[in-house]
Amino acid sequence: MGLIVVSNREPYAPRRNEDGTLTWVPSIGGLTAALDPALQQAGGTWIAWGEERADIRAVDLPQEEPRYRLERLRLSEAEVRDFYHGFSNRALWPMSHYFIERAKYQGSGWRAYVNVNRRFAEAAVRSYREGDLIWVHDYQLALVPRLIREALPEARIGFFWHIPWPSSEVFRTLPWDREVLDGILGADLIGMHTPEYVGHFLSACRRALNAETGEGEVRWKDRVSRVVDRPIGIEVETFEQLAASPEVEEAADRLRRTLQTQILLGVDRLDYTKGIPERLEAFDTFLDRHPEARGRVTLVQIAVPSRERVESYRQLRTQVEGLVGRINGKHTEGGWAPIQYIYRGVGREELVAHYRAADVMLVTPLRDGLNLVAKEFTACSADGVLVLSRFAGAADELPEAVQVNPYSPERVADHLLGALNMPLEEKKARLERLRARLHESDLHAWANGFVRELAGE
Ligand code: ADQ
Repeated sequence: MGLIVVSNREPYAPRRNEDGTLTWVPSIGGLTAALDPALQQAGGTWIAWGEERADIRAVDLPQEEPRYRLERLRLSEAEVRDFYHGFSNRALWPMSHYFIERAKYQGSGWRAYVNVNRRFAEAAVRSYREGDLIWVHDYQLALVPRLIREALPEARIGFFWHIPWPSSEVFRTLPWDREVLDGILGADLIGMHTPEYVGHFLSACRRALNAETGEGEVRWKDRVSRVVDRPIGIEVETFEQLAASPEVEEAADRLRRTLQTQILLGVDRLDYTKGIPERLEAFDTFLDRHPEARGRVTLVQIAVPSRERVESYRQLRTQVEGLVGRINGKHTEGGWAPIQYIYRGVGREELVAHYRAADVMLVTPLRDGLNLVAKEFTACSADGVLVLSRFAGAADELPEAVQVNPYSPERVADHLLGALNMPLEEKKARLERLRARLHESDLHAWANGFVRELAGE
């Protein structure tokens, strides 16, 4: 029995070496870390969009000791525009995060979405051997389970939705709400991060499809799909070990020595769902209210460039840069600037050194499916405080974090003061309890557990 994984992003990307040969390097992100080991173990196929070097249609991975095959779909310029930047990132993404005023529901995007989903499904069907398990990922590919089901009525198909599932009142703004639900319900097992998302999904099935639902299940087209909350984990031990390594300790010390202040940290893709402008406003409010903190605390905000072809992301970048400039202009004094803004992805070691050096980690999305940064910080920190938005899916699992409402800069500013002044013992006690939870279900347990459930074990 093999495993077929279907996702938009590929697990490894080609890099050209100086001598002209190619090296396949693992992509950053939870999905590769979770599913690459599972696929290496089970053997099988990963189907994904071959973004770079689309002429290479398939490759056996990992390069040194191949265990599975990566099938790479070539998307045309128009497909990338309409399927990916269009329907996925301008319609489903904002709608699912409750930003309906940003959602653009265009027929051209929808048609491209249907076509590209069909191509992913056809590739999965071609790779399928009897007994294989198929696991489809995320909002870009919601129609794939149904399209596979039509060709392979007996296949075991799983689906994981990595972003929030919004209230059915919001979901029903989507003109293709029935089609998306029907697409997902082609799967036997449907996973989401929280019980709330599962509840919203079931309610959407009842309202839009008039489907019969029970506790964690939907009956539709003579089949029953199970819908479960299975929040994704991180590689806890890998992060813990890296955080304790001498290189990271040294890098963290360097950071502390350079800044010479307490450190607040933000690490996000530059996305409007992550609440970065609101966080900056909160810090501004904090400095206004507590002038004595000037020169004593620095906010380091690391933002990874993201979806720069979408207009609203370019606007966000301008907005954030403007705010950083305004706040720094207002409060800078005597060689100290309140905000250090880093606009790029950083390597894992540097990232962990930042987690390690931070006194307070600010994870304040306006809405987030789960948020891995919150978990990564928890695994790495020795005595820091996690400030976490109540609108991140991870808030359910991390009750000992200082939970905040990111829509209120004033409240966040109050909590910031509390976090900065929290006694050491309390900080350690909270971290210890949080970390124990991380160990209960790490990334590998998440992936293996889902695959086992799908197999009916
Ligand atoms: P994302 O929206 O990408 O994921 P998140 O869960 O925070 O959000 O994962 C981001 C990853 O990128 C983390 O592993 C983080 O370490 C890394 N990263 C972020 N900024 C970085 C930087 N500047 N440099 C280097 N690395 C950086 C989507 C959903 C989430 C859900 C995940 C997994 O939106 O809600 O948690 O999928 O299901």
